[in-house]
Amino acid sequence: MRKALVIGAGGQIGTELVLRLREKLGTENAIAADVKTECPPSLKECVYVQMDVLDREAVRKYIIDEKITEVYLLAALLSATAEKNPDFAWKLNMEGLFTILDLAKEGHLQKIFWPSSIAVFGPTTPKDQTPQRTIMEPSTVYGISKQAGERWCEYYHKKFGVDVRSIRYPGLISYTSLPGGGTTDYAVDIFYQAKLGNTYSSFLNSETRLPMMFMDDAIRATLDLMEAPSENIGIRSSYNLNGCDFTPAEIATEIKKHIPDFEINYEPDYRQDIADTWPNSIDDSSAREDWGWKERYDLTDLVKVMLENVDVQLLSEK
Ligand code: AKB
Repeated sequence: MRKALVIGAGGQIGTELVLRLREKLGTENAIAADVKTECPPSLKECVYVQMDVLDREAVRKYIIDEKITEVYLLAALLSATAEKNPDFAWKLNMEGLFTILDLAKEGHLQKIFWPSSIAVFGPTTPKDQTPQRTIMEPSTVYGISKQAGERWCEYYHKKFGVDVRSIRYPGLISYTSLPGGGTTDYAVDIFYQAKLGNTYSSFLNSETRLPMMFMDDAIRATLDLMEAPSENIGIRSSYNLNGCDFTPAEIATEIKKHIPDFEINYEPDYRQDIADTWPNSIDDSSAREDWGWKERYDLTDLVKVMLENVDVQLLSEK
């Protein structure tokens, strides 16, 4: 029997992942954990536990006592926040991973999902259709932590047989909860300002092309990867995954098709330097071959769904 624990459940991915796992496994077997004392409103129907991933003993005790079989370890600082707080970002992004990898090594967990990111790539990486295996010299704290994490995941798999699976997420676009601290967050923020009738001031310049994905695709990919037979998982570092790619100018043009008065201007800040080191687009043929990945949403689809569903009320909960 599967019993899943999502650590960092209050975040952008966690919120939707817990709800999907709950549908699959039942309420008692899809547990949401987050450092927040209060359960986030979107998870109020779920089993919720307050958990600090840096409290190794408490995490170990909970997982062993509750007989958790799989962990989705989502607690992390993203690229922009990590640059402002490098020591804490390194600590948070690495220590939790070791706690979970060690539990699996000791036989307490059957499977782990750990997210990596396009941030593992850097300024020397080929930018277009970035291959699965290529030059990886990340220049951000977040990217360095994700690259190191990937190496450790592969090591624990090879050395100790740990069944760890991972995706290099592109920028994720969703409407159920707000992203926080990422370089790709502009592509979510823009919808709220469009709905409010405001001009959007983009912190990336008009031509910055980045890989992106609608959250439904990302969640489906995560669940498919976790359910794929182990022998199909040829990559134990992390899989490249492509959804679509676009620039701030292109998403603004697409929004204008629905809201003709919408305006955007460009005021690049420190996040531009981060974005400049990341790929324009991703080659995800390994994910397609190994476990049948295929995206469903392109830019046109995701703009339509976002404009239909974005609720500006969420901004007041931030
Ligand atoms: C970020 O912008 O930091 C994240 C990511 C691409 O991993 N969305």
